[in-house]
Parts: sequence; structure tokens; C-alpha cells
Amino acid sequence: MTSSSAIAQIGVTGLAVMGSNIARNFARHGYTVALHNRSVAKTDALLDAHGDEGEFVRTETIEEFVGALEKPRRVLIMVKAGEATDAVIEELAAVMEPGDIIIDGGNALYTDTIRREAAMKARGLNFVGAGISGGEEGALNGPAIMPGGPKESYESLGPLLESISAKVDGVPCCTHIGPDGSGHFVKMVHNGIEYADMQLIGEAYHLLRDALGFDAARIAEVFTEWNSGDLESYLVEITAQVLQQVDTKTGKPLVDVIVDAAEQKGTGRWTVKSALDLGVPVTGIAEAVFARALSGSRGQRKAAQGLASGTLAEKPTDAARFTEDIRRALYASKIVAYAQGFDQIAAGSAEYDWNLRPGDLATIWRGGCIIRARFLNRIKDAYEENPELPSLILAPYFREAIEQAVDSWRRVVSAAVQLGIPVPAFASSLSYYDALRAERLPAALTQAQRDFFGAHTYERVDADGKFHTLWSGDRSEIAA
Ligand code: NBP
Repeated sequence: MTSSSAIAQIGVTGLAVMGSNIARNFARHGYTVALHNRSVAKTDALLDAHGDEGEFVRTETIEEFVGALEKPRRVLIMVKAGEATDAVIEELAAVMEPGDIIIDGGNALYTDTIRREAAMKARGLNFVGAGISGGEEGALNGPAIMPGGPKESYESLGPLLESISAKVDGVPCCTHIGPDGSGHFVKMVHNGIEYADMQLIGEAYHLLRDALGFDAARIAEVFTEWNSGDLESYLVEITAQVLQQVDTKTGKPLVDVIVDAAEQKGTGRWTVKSALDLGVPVTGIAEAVFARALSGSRGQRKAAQGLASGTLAEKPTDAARFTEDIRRALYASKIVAYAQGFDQIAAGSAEYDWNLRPGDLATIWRGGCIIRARFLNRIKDAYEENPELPSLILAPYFREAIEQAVDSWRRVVSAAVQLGIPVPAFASSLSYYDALRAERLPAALTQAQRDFFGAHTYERVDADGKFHTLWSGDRSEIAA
């Protein structure tokens, strides 16, 4: 049903796939939703197709749109991230009043959100940067929502967002994350973890295909089985479905006729850039971003066909055992990728004084979002038991899980190396684990080298303070 005079509880501007589905989700939950899009054709298309799903208010101009909203006004922007978002914010801010709330549900870079929040605050407006995950299906049926911004605005906004979010055990997959850019920051890291998760699944698939010679249908069966255990997750589930899909044109598995060059929209790259600035080793995510870049270097890859492989090992003969090894290696690598992502969240929280609660994130990522998984219940429990965990790997459950997997993990990485199958994320996750648990790293040598050429000083294991060796002099040590 549509009306031109109703007072709407929420307005949605930007009615492409995400905005229309979220608007429908609000309407299906009984809210009256004011609709606006730059070009009115999208508004009308939505009303024509789904206008009977709830109460909508059709508007054409921004003034009409804002005028249709009850106060304090709540407007959700779902336009293309970047300049379009700035343009729409400016248009809205010109007609909104102090106390009103502008929510950006797009994939904004968190530093843009920090800037926008400060600018709106100076004009008396509340600005909420909300990360939304779940793609178009989630937007319609229940996404995970990560709203940042002023806590007071969550009091008015939270109940609406919570009602349209996914629920797990009756708990909404939405909570107030923290100030200014924190919502978009955690959404960014979520997407980074998603990259790592997908890369690890890709490496497992590659090993099953090329080390064991399984076809797509058989690999689909393996993923289906894995989805009934610790690895149960949306991504593993859709992997099995993708691998079952047959191309109607050729009769071959669809995955075999898709060009093997992965694209990216940028949130993985942002995660790695931010991790570099924060000094957090997110090796799983970085390898995933680089693996997509390498796959996309099609000219270079074509030129490199036929490069020497060296002598390759024989393929594993015990397929069942090697499949189980891959499963365990995947699980252990996944634990590392999540541990690294949560480290980045902790570092971002400290850097920006956000006071983020990792257990809350694990709770809201259990449903709605792309990385939803049984595993997140374990992460939630781990942070509930010890909110100050130095690393997720050290939580008793994960520690034990890795202990059980570590031999398999080493066998899989060794076999991959010997068979010439690239496993950058499996291998770097294992190296990260080994580095983390090492009693002595070669970093002492690095420090000595730095002191040698740059007098950068070093600390000693047996005394406090900083020291320098007179490398160009008599090589005695002085306190620095
Ligand atoms: P798009 O990212 O494709 O954006 C299309 C929308 O932006 C249309 O409504 C378009 O209006 C509007 N727009 C543009 Br483009 N420039 C504008 C401008 N200067 N002023 C006003 N409106 C403008 O849509 P989407 O895929 O639905 O995604 C929306 C947001 O949600 C994005 O930020 C995206 O990153 C984020 N997101 C997407 C997903 C997903 O799975 N797709 C998941 C999570 C988050 P028009 O109709 O007049 O051209």
C-alpha cells in the first residue's frame, strides 16, 4: 500500500538492490518507509513490484522525502560509496534539523565516516555509519548490521535496525558498535576476514582437485560433508552448491567454465592497508587480497605458462586421509585468519579509543552476514570467558583445535609445496602460528643489523634500557 501523507518512521534513499531490499524489510516489519531515489524510476519500480508488502511513502524530491518523516528523522542512505554518499549527505543536511539522524549503510571507508560524523555533529545532526553485511538476500530477510556513531542515536534507531536484522537464538545480529567510524571499521575487517575465508576454501578446493584429482561433483560432496561439522558456515555451504552447478551450455561443471581471475571491490585491500598502518600482521587476509590480484594478472600468467616446476612429488595415495588433512588444515588456518582479524579490531579500537567489545562482534556475525558460521559461537564463548584474550588462538577451545590439526596442517602445506600447488593462505597461516609460538625469533639479528647500519639501538635480554654497539669503533657496547 502506498500513501503520500503518512508519517514514516524511516526513510531510505538509494533504491538499487540493497536499498530496495532493506526498505522492503522495514516495511515487512510494520514500519512506514519513505522512499527516495535520485532517479524516480527506481522508486516506482519498487512500488510496482512490491508496494503491497507494507506501508510506503513515495517521494520525488529530497524536501518531500524529509518532510514525510516523523521526528527525530531517520534517513538511511544506500547509495554507491564515495562521492555519491557525500553528495547525498549534503543534500539531506541542508533540509534536516538538529537531532535528526543520517545513517550511511553503504560500504564507506571508516576514515570517511569519521570525517562525515564530525562534520554532521558540527551541524547538530547525528551521523551513523552502519556496516551492513549479507548481500541482497540478507538485506531483504535479515542482515548483520554494525552501526557506529553517537550512542544516543542508537536509542532511537536501534530498535528499528534490530528488528530487521537476522536473529540467532533470538539475539539480533545488530548492536551499537562504538563511536564515529567504528561500525564501518568492523564491517571492513569483516570483509577482510571474508576474503581470507574464501581464499582458504579456494586452496582446499585446489588441493582436492589437483592433488587428489577429484572432479567438481566429488568436491561438492566433500564440502557438503564438511558443512556438517566444525566448518559449518554459509561460505562452505554455498561452495558445495556452486560446485554442484552444471553449465547448461556445455554440460560441464559451471566452475570449470568460469575464468579463473578473481575481482575485488576494495574492502579487502582497505583492511590490509589499515592493518599495515596499525602494525597488525593480518597475513591470511593479505595473502587473500594478493592471490586475487595475482589471479587477475592474466597477461603475466599467460606469459609464465610453462615455467619450470622442478621435480614434483607423487600425489597422495590415501585420498580419505589426505581429505581429512585438508579439512583440518582449513580449520586451523581459518582460526588464524579470525585471530588476526580480531587483533586488528583490538588495534583499531585502541588507536581510535573506541572501546570495542570483540565478543559482541562474534555474536552479531553469527547470522545474516557472509562469514556467518557455527565457529562464531566458539569465538563468542572465548571472549565471554576472557574478554582480555591476548589472541584467539590462546583460548582453550581453539588451542586444542589447532593442536589436533597441526600435524595435518604441516602435511598439507608440505605436500602442496612438493606438488607445486600454491597455498599462500594455508602456508602463511602456519608460518604465523609457528612464529607466534617461537621462543626465539630471528628478530634479534634484525635489531643488531639495524644497530650496525643506523645506530637504531637494541634491548638486552638481561638488562633494562637501550644499548648500542660502537660498530665502526672498538665494538664495545654503550648505554644509549
Ligand atoms: P550501488 O552501489 O550500485 O549504487 C546505486 C545507487 O546509488 C542508486 O540508487 C543510484 O541512484 C545511487 N547514486 C549514485 Br550511483 N550516484 C548518486 C548520486 N550522486 N546522488 C544520489 N544517488 C546516487 O547500489 P547497491 O549495490 O544497492 O549498494 C548500495 C550500497 O550498499 C553501496 O555502498 C554498497 O557498497 C553497499 N553494500 C552492497 C552490498 C551488496 O551485496 N551489493 C552489500 C553490502 C553493502 P540512480 O538510480 O539514480 O542511479
